[in-house]
Amino acid sequence: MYRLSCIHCGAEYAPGEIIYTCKKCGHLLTVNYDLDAISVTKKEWEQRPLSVWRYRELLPVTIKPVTLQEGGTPLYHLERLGKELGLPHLYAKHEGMNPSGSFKDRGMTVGVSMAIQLGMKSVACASTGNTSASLAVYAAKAGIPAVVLLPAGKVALGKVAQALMHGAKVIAIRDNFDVALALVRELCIKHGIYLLNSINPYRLEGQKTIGFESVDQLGEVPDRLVLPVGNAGNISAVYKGLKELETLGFIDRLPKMTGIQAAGSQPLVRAIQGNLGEVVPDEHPETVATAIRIGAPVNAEKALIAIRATGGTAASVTDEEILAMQRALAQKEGIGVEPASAASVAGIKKLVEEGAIDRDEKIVCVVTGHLLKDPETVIKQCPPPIEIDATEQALLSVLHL
Ligand code: AN7
Repeated sequence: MYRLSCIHCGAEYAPGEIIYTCKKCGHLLTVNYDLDAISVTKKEWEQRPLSVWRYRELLPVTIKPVTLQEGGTPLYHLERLGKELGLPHLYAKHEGMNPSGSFKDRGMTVGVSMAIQLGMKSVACASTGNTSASLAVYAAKAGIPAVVLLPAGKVALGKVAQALMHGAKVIAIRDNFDVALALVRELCIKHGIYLLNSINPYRLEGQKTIGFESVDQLGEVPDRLVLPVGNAGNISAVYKGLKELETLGFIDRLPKMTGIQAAGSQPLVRAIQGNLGEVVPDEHPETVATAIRIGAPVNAEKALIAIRATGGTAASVTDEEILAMQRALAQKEGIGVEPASAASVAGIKKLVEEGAIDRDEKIVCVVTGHLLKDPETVIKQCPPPIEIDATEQALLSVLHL
């Protein structure tokens, strides 16, 4: 039992209505459950496999879901990096281990299931890459067509490869993500295509399970949850979910929600640090972390609440800091992530060095996408393979043995 409601004016809408923002005031919508009517126990959840669907009582899907077994991603203790940073309780939740290699799959298993539940015949999104890959995957599984709009020339190779191979109609827009999103929103509303960007409140329901799993895997509520921020959907979703757990009495406190952006694309950070009422968009966002090259985060209003209500913070990291952390995670922890994902851990490094966080905190950094998503940025950072003749002598000479 749930309704859609506006986070600004409180207007309510029936769950079957195809609607992305409030008809009265234009602000964001959220899914409101009748939590008093939810009778599932924590124990029942714990008996199910760790996955998005473990938490189905807190998801809007009532049909058989379109699923590829998403979620249940590993939570790694970063022992070596944590030691270097003086953080004994530093963890990474590796969302790159989802079916399409990013956290978006949690949103899309729910979002595409909702498309089917609502009787929609096709789906679409604008994307910096991962959303398009994930939508293509789940549309393929559901057997419905998908259209994806990408900023031309600014999407990592692996993501384009996935969107193409899984059969989406892939369209490159000669402008940035924010413009592509405005275009696809219009298209969907006018032509009855189901929009699956994070403005869609049902998609975010799936993503909130990152927070649920983090609590279940850690065995307690982390003191801080750190996420890279683009459209700010994920940080908003995780906060919303944990609030629900708190209301249900499953947890007794919330983590400090912490958002990290790239220095060249940091409207949310400016709003938090400047204590602004709303986010002022970046007209020309730029960063090597193309996944979060987003100047006008559509979920900013939700994210500001998440960060402020939990005593969290937002910080930015430079491209150099992002890439250095991508290499450190790969080489010191064996964790391969794409640049945007490394931003969360790079942000914690910066915050701890600034003395902004307590070293005893239990910190979960969400690393959002897999290393192989963006092979070109990897290759640029690493020396090429050493090519030699196939002789023992040549081999020994390059190994300096
Ligand atoms: C790896 O694919 O927006 O703050 O269109 O791919 O919830 O937007 C991707 C975002 C972080 C930011 N890490 O999440 C898209 C898209 C990775 C991402 C984010 C994205 P939000």
